[in-house]
Amino acid sequence: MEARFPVLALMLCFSLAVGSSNPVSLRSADSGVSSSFPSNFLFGTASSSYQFEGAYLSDGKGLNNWDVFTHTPGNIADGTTGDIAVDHYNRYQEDLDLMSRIGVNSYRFSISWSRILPKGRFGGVNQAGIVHYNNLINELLQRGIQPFVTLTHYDIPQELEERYRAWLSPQIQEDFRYYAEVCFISFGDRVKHWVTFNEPNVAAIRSYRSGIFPPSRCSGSFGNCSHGDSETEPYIAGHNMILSHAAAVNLYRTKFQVTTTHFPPRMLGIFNLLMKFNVQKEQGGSIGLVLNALWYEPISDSTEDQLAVERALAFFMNWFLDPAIFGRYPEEMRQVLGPKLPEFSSYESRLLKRIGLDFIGINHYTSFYIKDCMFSSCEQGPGASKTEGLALRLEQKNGSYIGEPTAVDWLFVYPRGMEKIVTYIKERYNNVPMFITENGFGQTRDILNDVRRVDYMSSYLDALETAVRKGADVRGYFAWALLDNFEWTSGYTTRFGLYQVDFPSLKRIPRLSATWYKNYIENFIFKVATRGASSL
Ligand code: GBH
Repeated sequence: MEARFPVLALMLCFSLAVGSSNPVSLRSADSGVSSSFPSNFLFGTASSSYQFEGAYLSDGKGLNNWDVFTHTPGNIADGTTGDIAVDHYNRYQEDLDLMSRIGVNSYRFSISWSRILPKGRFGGVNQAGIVHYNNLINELLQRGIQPFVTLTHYDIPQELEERYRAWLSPQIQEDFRYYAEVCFISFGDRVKHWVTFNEPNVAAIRSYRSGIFPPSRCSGSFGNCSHGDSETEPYIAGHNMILSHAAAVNLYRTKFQVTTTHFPPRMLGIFNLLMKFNVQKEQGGSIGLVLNALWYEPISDSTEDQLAVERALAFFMNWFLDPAIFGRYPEEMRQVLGPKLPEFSSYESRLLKRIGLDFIGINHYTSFYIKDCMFSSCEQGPGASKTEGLALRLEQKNGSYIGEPTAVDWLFVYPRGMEKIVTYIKERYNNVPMFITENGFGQTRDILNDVRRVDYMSSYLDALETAVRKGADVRGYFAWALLDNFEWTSGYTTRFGLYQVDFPSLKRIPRLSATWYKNYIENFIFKVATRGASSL
């Protein structure tokens, strides 16, 4: 399947070249500035299964950890659940129409693990689940929209929790590998971008340090839980996530992605034949990992605060990216955590390094100041403890916020953070291809004339373009989100949609940002087309 921008761009190019439209008048409709993004750049919107689908007991889906968690009183701000969410499971056709209207060429969504494997590997494959995602993928491709698919976005079959405590047990690696295999076999002929995990950093922290996500585990002053150990469990869970990721990537590389002849044909001919036999089908896609990425500015110019910024990055993001690319944890983490940080065997380490990542997915929304707590003492707060890297996260410096505050308590508008985080990742990881897999703006009121969201997106996209102009290999941008949806512990009180969802009628109503994004993409296509035309 082909991306639709190159096709459209070619059509536009053609019409300009043959003079069927007036290039001058066309150009005047545009700012006249060219775009730094490559012509095959993906523009899309993002979603996740639990936040969008609803249909929580339909067609054989098994219970997942979020079903159980939201049904326990007291966990969600407004007492709601994702039982219905925005009913995307049933209304996906209508939602794809909205995407077509905006003109995106990609859609990032996640598969509900318990819809495919209601009991993990301890039960059968739910065919109705396979049928659902097949329909979704086929409908997307018919519209010229590429599927960009995440295997797990926080939701896992409850069965795994009950059998062996999910991410706390190495057994989950086998379950994740098996689930990935079912997905590659079923959808890999058409899905060319795979993500193993959405934000394993946030999942590990919120499930096992602060305990605000299922299975609600934490200890001491980190939260209010009846079980858990905030100082060790996030790292055990994270370790099993990394090794699960590795199992899926290794499987994809060896059995699905591509058939490479590993040995000259005359030598070891039988071996090659066996390798070929083992390969399901050459799918030729790519596979990566998505992290939540915060940018940090030091609270002062001191060396101590600058080192603290490095630690904050290590403890939040490089915690996963370093193992996935270099096969080891960041030095800063090993120094501070000592034996509390699990270790990779030399086999695991070599495997991780060898398989690597085809791309890094970056969910970037906001930035914070960082104050050192290693050489000076800090009040308690996020990041201040040893287990979080002794780097206190602050919103303000000398009484002013790092960026304009918003209705979402953790979200400050600091577009330079986008340029800086992308540049940092580019430099640390040798410019491996990147996608902005999420970026967006939350509100707590029903505002259709969402000028602040438009300002936010346009300034963050500008900052992203600056990073690309300076050489960052960024290949796509996904707005979070097409629709208002279930915002985890905030329930439906926080709204990130380009379309407002009217509850309970579930009617989708376009906000100003939907129209703005549509125009932005149209302008981009125009710029790409004229870029081509001027070289004719
Ligand atoms: C993403 O999470 C999720 O992928 C998506 O499902 C969600 O709907 C979207 O963003 C909007 O929230 O943790 O308070 O110390 C991002 C959630 C919130 C995680 C801010 C990192 C950093 C500050 N992020 N958080 S805090």
